[in-house]
Amino acid sequence: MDMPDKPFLRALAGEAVWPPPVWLMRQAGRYLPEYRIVRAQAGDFISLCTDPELATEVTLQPLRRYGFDAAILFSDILMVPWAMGQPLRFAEGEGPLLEPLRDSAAIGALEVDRVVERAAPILETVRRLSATLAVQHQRTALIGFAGAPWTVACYMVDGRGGGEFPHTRRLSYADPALFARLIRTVSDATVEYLLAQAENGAEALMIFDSWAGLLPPAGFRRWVIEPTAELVRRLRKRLPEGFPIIGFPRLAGPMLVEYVARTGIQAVGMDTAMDPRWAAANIPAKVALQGNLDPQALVAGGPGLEAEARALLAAMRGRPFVFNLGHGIVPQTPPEHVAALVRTVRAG
Ligand code: 1CP
Repeated sequence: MDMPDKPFLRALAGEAVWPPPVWLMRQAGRYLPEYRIVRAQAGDFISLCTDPELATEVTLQPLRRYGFDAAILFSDILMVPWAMGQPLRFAEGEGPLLEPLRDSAAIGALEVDRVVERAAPILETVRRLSATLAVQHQRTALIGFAGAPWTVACYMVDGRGGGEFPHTRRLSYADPALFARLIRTVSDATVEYLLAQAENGAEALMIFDSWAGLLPPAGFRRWVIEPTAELVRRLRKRLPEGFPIIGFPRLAGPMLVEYVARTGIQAVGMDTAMDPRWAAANIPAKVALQGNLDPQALVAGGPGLEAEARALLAAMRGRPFVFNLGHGIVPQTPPEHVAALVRTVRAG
């Protein structure tokens, strides 16, 4: 692959670009007044994700304000179960609600073969974004994404968020063969969905494993590391050489080392709890690190924010790094604090 010239892609390719490229998880969303207007216009959240015009618009909104180095497709990790035919809705103020899936018949009814077809409007959004960035935001790269099989399965089995996912965790012990079948089914759908995003213009792919940290080490190896390694292997077989893939096994702690080694991923997201100095010392120097400012420091703003951002920059200087948060931006974030953060990062 030719050496990319966008700062974000150079960092993912292993270059210690300085000042580092910056984008923020959930950079499109409720903290922006212009997002709330489009959200109200769209009605429900799934309609917004499947309307190429509106989804393109909300993806671009944070770029106009802040000129981020990466744009992330506006969609959701739960659009994969939705595209497999599992009933999904987003209740106001409650987050996602799915019809819980707990037996063999329900897993057998999932329609893996129809995922790319049902995701057509999302792929149209990817095409529009790719075309728009080429003209209006030439230094900005486009990120496609999906949830990792474990995290997506958490929502599919429990049927809702909340952070504990007791039904999923119990199922993984009570019937590992059935659970492995579910993981395999989600992986099959996810491979096709991510490849389709890359074919339609995404320049990097990110795999969100938000609930990886719920698992003890044996489960972490079996349900996080192994399925992700297999997913990356299947993607690489069909992607151009060197195509960047970013993993984000949230709250992995020291298991991050094994995750990076086994998956062969180019870049890894650090969550808020991770010590960036520990990561710099323990993750191979060619692997880009991304993260991990506390989203609440961004809400607080002022000298506290400035100090946190500077400490993170100091810890990451000299290695491939992408400045980001340790988890998604929260709706209470004042937009002017984001502008101040971007100024601090760009000052290096
Ligand atoms: O009310 C609204 O407007 C909906 C809020 C919202 C938004 C803005 C949801 C519901 N999803 C999203 C967008 C989204 N989700 C993006 C697009 C990028 C952007 O906003 O800039 C991305 C990448 C995601 C990924 C996502 N969705 C994750 C992984 C990252 C993470 O935050 O851990 C997860 C776990 C979800 C599930 C989900 N979708 C929405 C909510 C509220 C949740 C969390 C539910 C829970 O608490 O468990």
